[in-house]
Amino acid sequence: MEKTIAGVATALGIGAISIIRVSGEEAINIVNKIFIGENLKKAASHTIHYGFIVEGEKRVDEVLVSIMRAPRTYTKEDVVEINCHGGIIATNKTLEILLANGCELAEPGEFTKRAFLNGRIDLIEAEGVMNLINSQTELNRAAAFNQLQGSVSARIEKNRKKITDLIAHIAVNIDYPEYEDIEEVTVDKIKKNVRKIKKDLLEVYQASKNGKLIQEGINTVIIGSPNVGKSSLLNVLIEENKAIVTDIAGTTRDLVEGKLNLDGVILNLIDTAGIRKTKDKIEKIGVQKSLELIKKAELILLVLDNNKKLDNDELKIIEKVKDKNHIIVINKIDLKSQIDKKQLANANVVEISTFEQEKVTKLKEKIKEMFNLEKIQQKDLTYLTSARSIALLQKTIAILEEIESSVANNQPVDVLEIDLKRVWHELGLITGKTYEEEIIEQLFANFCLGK
Ligand SMILES: Nc1nc2c(ncn2[C@@H]2O[C@H](COP(=O)(O)OP(=O)(O)OP(=O)(O)O)[C@@H](O)[C@H]2O)c(=O)[nH]1
Ligand SMILES: [Mg+2]
Repeated sequence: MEKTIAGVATALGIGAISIIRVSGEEAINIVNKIFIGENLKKAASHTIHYGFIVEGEKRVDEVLVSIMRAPRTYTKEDVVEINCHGGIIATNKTLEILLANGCELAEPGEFTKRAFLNGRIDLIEAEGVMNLINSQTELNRAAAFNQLQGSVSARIEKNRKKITDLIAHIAVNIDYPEYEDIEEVTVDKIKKNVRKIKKDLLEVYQASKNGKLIQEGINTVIIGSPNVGKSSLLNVLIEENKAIVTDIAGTTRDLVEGKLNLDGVILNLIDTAGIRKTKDKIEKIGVQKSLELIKKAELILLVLDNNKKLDNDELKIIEKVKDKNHIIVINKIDLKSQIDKKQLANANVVEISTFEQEKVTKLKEKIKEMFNLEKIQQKDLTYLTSARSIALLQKTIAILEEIESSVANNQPVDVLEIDLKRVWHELGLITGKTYEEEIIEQLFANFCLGK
């Protein structure tokens, strides 16, 4: 028998009431033992009862108790919720009495974990619960609620069902070749299905990536040689004189951060020390930091000086950012052009002067275009929000691509079947239809107590 758990579901602190949640087979019996009022064992499901919590003979709190009998409850087990007085001491008193009478203290997320293990919600919905609680903007909240309502799960499950059908059909074809009325799964049929499934999952993947941007913003780093106008660019973008600007090369040594709201999506900007070889100990550390940030950034703004020829250091940086999301910003176009643009062939280039706001607007437009920010605003909220599920989805799409190339290489159905099973498995991991104990433990441990 699963132990009966108890936990405080409301935030601990001063408040009018606190809710203590109890779940498990013994929930009603245990609460009944410490309750003066009517006999809760006889209470109908989904009813509320007035009375007192007692410790031995002594009344300790005046409460309302909700009785919810399995299976129509949050955990699918018997659940009792005690509305007691708020405040840490008062709430903990009732919790202690419950623990002394046979309840065990719930771990963080254990109620939701039970809801998952008992099949009431899947993993995506469980993550939706956590996201809803943690949401910081209206857009976050709406997406999390959507997730909680199962619309994302339904979309993943629909595709998993298609794969299940294909695999089942192939199995019947192989095991019972004599059943002629069952349609044979041909390579062509697999190809068509795989294409459709991949298209649908790619849409979810793209929306999920956008969703991550909405939640976390775009980590953007401004890099370049000394004195090209990096700090000036940060200041003009955030419309604040945050970073020191001088005509002395090597002005910025430490990282300077700022935020820019681009139509509801935040750019987390970092201005860095100009990259050059230097003997100065402090500047050297700054340059090292700049180089490390290139690796982590989601967007790199590489600033060049229009008034100077490209030097070797700059050519090296251009090479470094080539395969990353980047924009080459040629600054100081108010000055005579010395830069050889042929050396920047095919690069993503925007010409600006930090002295002219209107030119800087062009850069903002370019960023919006690059991240499709306009599209994000259309609020397609059917997306996955956890790094766990997005990584699994990416892996699934890669396997579908493998199947497509196997088809192109004329591989037979039984070879394709192996990869179809992998797709099925990965999609199952996303929703939690198939799962590993350890991952489940870790996931729910991130929840709050009492949820
Ligand atoms: N003519 C012109 N000068 C500019 C422009 N933008 C910045 N500057 C000047 O260039 C000089 C260097 O600017 P900063 O913003 O400090 O350059 P930086 O890249 O941050 O330099 P470090 O921090 O030393 O790496 C300053 O004198 C700025 O006024 C521009 O668009 N046109
Ligand atoms: Mg600077």
